Amino acid sequence: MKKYLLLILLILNLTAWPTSAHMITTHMVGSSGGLEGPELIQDPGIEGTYADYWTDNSTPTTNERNDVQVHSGTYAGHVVGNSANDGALQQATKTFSVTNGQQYRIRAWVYVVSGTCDIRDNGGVLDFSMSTAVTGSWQYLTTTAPGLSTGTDRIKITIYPGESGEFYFDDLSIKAIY
Ligand SMILES: [Ca+2]
Repeated sequence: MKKYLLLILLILNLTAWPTSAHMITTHMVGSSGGLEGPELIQDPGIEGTYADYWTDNSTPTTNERNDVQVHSGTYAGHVVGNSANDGALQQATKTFSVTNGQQYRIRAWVYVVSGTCDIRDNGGVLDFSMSTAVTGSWQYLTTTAPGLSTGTDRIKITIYPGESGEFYFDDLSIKAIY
C-alpha cells in the first residue's frame, strides 16, 4: 500500500515540477509514512573534522570525536563534564535553517556512560528537547517540533540536569516532515 502511495506522490511531484526532477530525490518516506525533506544537519554521523562542526557548550572536560563507542561509521561525539550544561554545541558556521510553522522530526543516537544526556536547540527558533539517563547501550531519541520563526538554530548536546556525566552521540538528524 505504501508503495502505491509513494508512486502517486512521485507522479504528483513530476506533474507539479516537470523541470525539477531532482526535487524527488530530496524527499524520503519516513517511518511514519510521511514525506521528509533533506537532512539539515551537517556531518550528522560525526565523521568529519570535529572542530569544524562542534565547539564547547559551557566548559566540558572532554569534547571530541572518538571510536570507543560508535553507533555507525568510525566515530561518535564524546563528552565528559563536571557541571550542568557542559557539552557540545554546533559551530556558528554549521547552523540549520528553520521555517516558521514547518514541522520537523529530530533524531539522535546516544550512549550514556553516566549522568543525563540532553539534546535541544540553542536558539529557540526550533524549540525542542529530548534526553535519556539510560546507561550502557545506544538509545534512540526522537521528537517532533515546529519552527517558531524563520531563521537558523543550533543543536547542543549537554549534561542536563545533573552536575556530571559522560556520553557519546552519533547519527543526528533534523528533517522537515510533510
Ligand atoms: Ca558515526
